[in-house]
Amino acid sequence: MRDAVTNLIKNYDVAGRYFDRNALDSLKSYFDSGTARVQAAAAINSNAAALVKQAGLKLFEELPELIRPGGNSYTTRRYAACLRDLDYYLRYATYALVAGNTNVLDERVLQGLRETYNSLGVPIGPTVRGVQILKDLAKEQAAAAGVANAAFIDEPFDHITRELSEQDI
Ligand SMILES: CCC1=C(C)/C(=C/C2=NC(=C\c3[nH]c(/C=C4\NC(=O)[C@H](C)[C@H]4CC)c(C)c3CCC(=O)O)/C(CCC(=O)O)=C2C)NC1=O
Repeated sequence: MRDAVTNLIKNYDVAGRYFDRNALDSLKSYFDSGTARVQAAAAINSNAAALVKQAGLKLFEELPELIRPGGNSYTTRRYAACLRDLDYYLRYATYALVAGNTNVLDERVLQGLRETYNSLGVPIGPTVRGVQILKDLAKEQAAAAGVANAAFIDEPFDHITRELSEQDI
């Protein structure tokens, strides 16, 4: 598992090189955004349960067929599994947010996920939509907590949706 710093060290060590200007710029930008990243994660953490619940309600309001007979979130067991998945995405997104790197998502969340979803008939498109809704809610939460430039919050969520949508993961 890597963060912004260990990832950079790994890449430069492989090449046997000292950090150059690019590396130093990217380190500087990581450290400059550090406090904001931690603040955003804290704002999300303290409201995680409500964010997941809200995201689920919004998703099922947009796509009510998911919770009707034949839908993948029909039955309380599967409804709960869907919300649990959203909770995983939110929690791991906050780790990636603080790490400044999406490697934790690749290693702990996305590996083999498409195959699992395909074998269980969990629909990818609606899952992607659920992650987008979570992202919007998380950004609102961070903004309400005073995290001014919350653009970096997009990164982990966009990574999840991009990887889920890929044909070959
Ligand atoms: C931490 C990393 C991690 C992830 C990401 C994860 C996902 C994950 N989601 C699963 C199931 C599931 N996932 C969903 C999710 C949904 N269905 C929908 O209609 C919605 C679109 C969507 C919610 C947004 C559902 C309903 C199931 C149960 C499917 C079934 O058993 O039939 C399963 C199968 C095993 C189980 O039910 O627990 C896994 C492994 N598990 C992990 O350990």
